[in-house]
Amino acid sequence: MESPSSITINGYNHVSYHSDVFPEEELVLKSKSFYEWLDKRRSVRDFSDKHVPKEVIENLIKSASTAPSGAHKQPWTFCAISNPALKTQIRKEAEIEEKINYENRMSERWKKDLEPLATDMNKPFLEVAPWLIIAFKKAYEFEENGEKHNNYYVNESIGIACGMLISAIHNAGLVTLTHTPSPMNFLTNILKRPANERAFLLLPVGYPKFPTYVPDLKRKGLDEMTVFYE
Ligand code: IYR
Repeated sequence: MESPSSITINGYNHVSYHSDVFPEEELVLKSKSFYEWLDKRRSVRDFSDKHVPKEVIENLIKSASTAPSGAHKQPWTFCAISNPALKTQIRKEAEIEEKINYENRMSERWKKDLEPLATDMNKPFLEVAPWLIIAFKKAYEFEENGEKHNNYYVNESIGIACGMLISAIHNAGLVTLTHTPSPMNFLTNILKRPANERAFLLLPVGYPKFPTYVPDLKRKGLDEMTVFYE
C-alpha cells in the first residue's frame, strides 16, 4: 500500500519526507569530500572591496534560516549592510570598544592567545568588505495580541544558523570571519533594532584581498576530539 503524502498529528499537518539514500561506498566518498571542502574554509581578515550582488546575500541569509531552532521559533534577524556611511559608523564604534578591550578588558593571557591570529583593535574590514551581516538573536517576542513570550534555546538556535551561514559563504567562494565586538549594544542603536533583539555575531562578507595570508593553524585530529562508544 502506498503511504499517504500527509498525515495529521495533534491536529497539525505532517508531510511525507524523504532523505537522499546513497550506497555505502558513495556515502563514504560524499562525507569525505564534504569534510575536505569544509576544511578549506579559513577566517579571513583582509578583504577586497569587490562588489557582491545583493541577491547573493539574500541567498546566504535564506541558507542560514534553514537552521533548526527551538520550537521552530526562528529567533533571529539578520541585518545586511552595504551602506558606506553605516559601515563607517560601525567601524568607528567597534574600534572604540575594541580599543578598550585590548587595552583594559582582555587579560594578558588572552592577548597572548590571540598573537598567532594577528588580530588587533583595528577593524578595516568593517569598511572594506562590501557587506556586513549582523545576526541578532530574539530572546522574546510579542504575539499579535501583545502577549510577550520567551523563545527557547536562543543561543543554540542562532549559533547553528550562523554556522550554516558561514558554510554558505564558503560555498559561494566568499570569505568571512566571526567578529565579536564586545559589548555589542552600539549595533542595536546604530541599526535602530527593537529591544528584544541582541547582536550575536558580526560577519563581514566579500572576497579576500589578493594576496591574502592566514595563520598556519592546524585543526585537532579526530583522536583529540572524539570518543567512540561502539
Ligand atoms: N573581540 C575581539 C577580540 C578577539 C577575541 C577572540 I577569542 C578572537 O578569536 C579574535 C578576536 C575582536 O573581534 O577582535
